Amino acid sequence: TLLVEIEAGVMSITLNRPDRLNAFTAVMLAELTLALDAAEKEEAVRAILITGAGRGFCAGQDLGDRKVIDEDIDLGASLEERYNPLVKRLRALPKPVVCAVNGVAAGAGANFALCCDIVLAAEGASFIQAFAKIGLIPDCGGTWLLPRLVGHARAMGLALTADKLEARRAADWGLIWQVVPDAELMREATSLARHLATQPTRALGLTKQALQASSTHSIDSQLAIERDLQREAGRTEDYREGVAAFREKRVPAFKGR
Ligand code: LHQ
Repeated sequence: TLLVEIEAGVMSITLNRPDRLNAFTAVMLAELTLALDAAEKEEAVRAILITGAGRGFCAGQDLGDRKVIDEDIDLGASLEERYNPLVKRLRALPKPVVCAVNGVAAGAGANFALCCDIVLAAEGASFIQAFAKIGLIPDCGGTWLLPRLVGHARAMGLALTADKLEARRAADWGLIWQVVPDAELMREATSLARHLATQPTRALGLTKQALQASSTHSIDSQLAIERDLQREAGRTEDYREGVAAFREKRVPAFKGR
């Protein structure tokens, strides 16, 4: 249910159940976790690119699975065991994660996309906080991410109405980084991911960590975090290479160390 390939420093992960709009199954979530583990460990991987096969990106939890409406179903346990670890994994991954939203992203599929570091969407793509339509609340970090990305009023509107948000408006609202013409999505996203894979990977990982920390910190504690993480960045080979290249007026050759 997942296609994984590594090329030019980029691990490409394609959600692959196109006939179900790539809805998440337990198997797919387990495969995703394994892929992200490998992405973190593998030194040759310096950026991750996530997309969906077919006309959709991901329609969230597979609602076709009969178990999801069992009498004694515990959706909290399903989040605790499967979805929450995946969201944490994605955010803690010390390498940049680009998401190419190729079509509709609904429910957990939408919030999974929004958990990635840089989100590009095709013009024809859309985001739906579909949860309310089936009597659930936004999960996969949605209730935390949405107000931070688009503000309280828009977060509340999206979550309570479950209305479809077109990619163009998602970009205008600051929910995502960029919208690109459908036919150019994969070229743009691949070229962005490949570019990031040539950059100072350790610094990008630390930048991600610092920005994520900011939403729960005061300026004082954030300054302390910057001090600690900059100390670490300043001790990387790539920092020395970056300064040397600047002085020698050449393009730096970063190694991700
Ligand atoms: C699907 C799905 C799907 C199975 C389309 N499952 N087959 C929940 C529970 C447990 C724990 C953790 O968290 C969660 C969080 C969640 O994610 S809840 C939200 C679950 N997702 C949804 O409610 C979205 C359901 N899907 C839709 O509303 C529509 O399919 C959208 C708006 C995404 C796309 O609409 P269309 O473009 O009109 O496509 P379609 O509806 O015709 O879908 C195509 C096929 O994919 C269709 O099958 P068929 O056999 O008729 O061709 C759908 O049944 C199937 N599909 N989503 N989540």
